[in-house]
Amino acid sequence: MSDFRTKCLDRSLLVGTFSAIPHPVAIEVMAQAAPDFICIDWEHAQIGRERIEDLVRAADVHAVPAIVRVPGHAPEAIAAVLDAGASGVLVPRVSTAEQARAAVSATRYPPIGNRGVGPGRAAGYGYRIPTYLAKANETLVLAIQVETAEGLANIEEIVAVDGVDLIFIGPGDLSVSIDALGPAGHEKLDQAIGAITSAALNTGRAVGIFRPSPDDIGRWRGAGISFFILASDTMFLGTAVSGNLAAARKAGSSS
Ligand code: 3PY
Ligand code: MG
Repeated sequence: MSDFRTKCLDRSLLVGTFSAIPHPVAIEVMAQAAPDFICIDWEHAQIGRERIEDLVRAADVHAVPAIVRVPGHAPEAIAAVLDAGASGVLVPRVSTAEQARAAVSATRYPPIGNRGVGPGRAAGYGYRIPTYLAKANETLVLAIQVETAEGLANIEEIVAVDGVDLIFIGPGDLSVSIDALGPAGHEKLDQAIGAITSAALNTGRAVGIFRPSPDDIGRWRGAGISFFILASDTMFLGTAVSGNLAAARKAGSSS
């Protein structure tokens, strides 16, 4: 099993970030800050399929595991990112056990799943297919997102699906879907997050969540969540630029 998957399954604290800037330089800059992993966001960033492999390669240079959030449930997209050498996949908007089983099938080779064999980068461009096949099912992380009212209603069946490593909560989509947007919906959203977390932990799955800032990571860690995607490269860039501009203006106007 890969070190990364072992840590996921052991529920070690893992803090990574989304990568939305479609350039290897951005990945290298982020990787040098030593996150536990990077999640390339193919769902919500404007990243073309042929760019994914370069982004994964850039993370590999710094020995930072790169997973990819695929745009949807298509097995072709899951195969493409795993063939490119990603350490795992994050499948968004999984709302039924059937969708969870389809994600397992697309991620795992037979006999567990139905992933196709190909001569991609992950398999040494065809020169290491047997070696890759022997370890892929053991080393690749499959995380699925529960972030809809339907997913919340079906949570017990979803977490029972064998082959899923981690249930990842998307609070943004979940808050919209269950009508818990904004401060007025905080309690309802927290309850939903709590229900997903307990169901997942009770069946031995690890749990992850997106957080825009580190402020409440301790609280969610206390609830049993171990895998955090903290903000994104674009969010960090914006925060750093605005903070530094404000600091420079303050320093300049007080002299
Ligand atoms: C959400 O909040 O909906 C997410 O998908 C976060 O990654
Ligand atoms: Mg989402």
